[in-house]
Amino acid sequence: MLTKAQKRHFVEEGYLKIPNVVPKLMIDNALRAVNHSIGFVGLGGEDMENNRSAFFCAELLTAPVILDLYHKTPAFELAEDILGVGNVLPLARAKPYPRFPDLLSGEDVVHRGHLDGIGSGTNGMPKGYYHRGFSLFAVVYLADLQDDNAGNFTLWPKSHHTIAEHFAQVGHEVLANGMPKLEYPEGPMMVKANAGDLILAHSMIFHTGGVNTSPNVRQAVIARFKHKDNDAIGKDGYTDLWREYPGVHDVL
Ligand SMILES: O=C(O)CCC(=O)C(=O)O
Ligand SMILES: [Fe+2]
Repeated sequence: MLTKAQKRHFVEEGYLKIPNVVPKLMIDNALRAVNHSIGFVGLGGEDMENNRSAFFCAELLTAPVILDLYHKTPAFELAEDILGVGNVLPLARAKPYPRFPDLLSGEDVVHRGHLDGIGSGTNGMPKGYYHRGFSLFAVVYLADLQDDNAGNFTLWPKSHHTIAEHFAQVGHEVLANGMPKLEYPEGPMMVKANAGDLILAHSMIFHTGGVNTSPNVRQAVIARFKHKDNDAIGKDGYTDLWREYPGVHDVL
């Protein structure tokens, strides 16, 4: 169970890290499957028609060894703590997302964030299209990640407030032109966590996959929990920041 202080952190900052949610044995099984896939299966999942390029671990998106990280650990109940008991749809997929080292030097590092579900024409979604298709990021690292610029899941704390307020003023329809450039209360934060920790984040948080100038592959799985009413609430969720999150209503 999340404490009130944890819920308050989620509301104010837009994310929450919960230590030791996934046992070591399950982490190791998932990492073994991921490394096996990189070594013996290779790139897949290419979708020429929708301009989506190939990626690693495509065949693991629905594998039990990956989905169990969320369904057979306290991760699911922690999501219910925020979205409400009985409101969280089982995951249809979760994405193992290895990020390989870039050969950049430190000063070249610039973080460019985004919201998910905004079409660019080259990301599998057409230009002008935008869709709010989930409620909660759930990131699990499969290897300890305690450095900066190591491919960290990277987010702009408190940006969910700024974004919702902006859409309330100008209308979410501006997203048809792409993500507007906004000033956020804080700069990007590269999330540091250990293997087995769970990072939950609001779907309206400005975020990116960080640059990796470390010697190591960033090993993470990224899932997106969806409230059962997400489709019905639809684009209202761009301005109604807490409708899908009854678990935190007592700390708003
Ligand atoms: O790889 C990451 O850490 C984040 C990638 C991302 O933006 C996403 O999965 O939505
Ligand atoms: Fe994203």
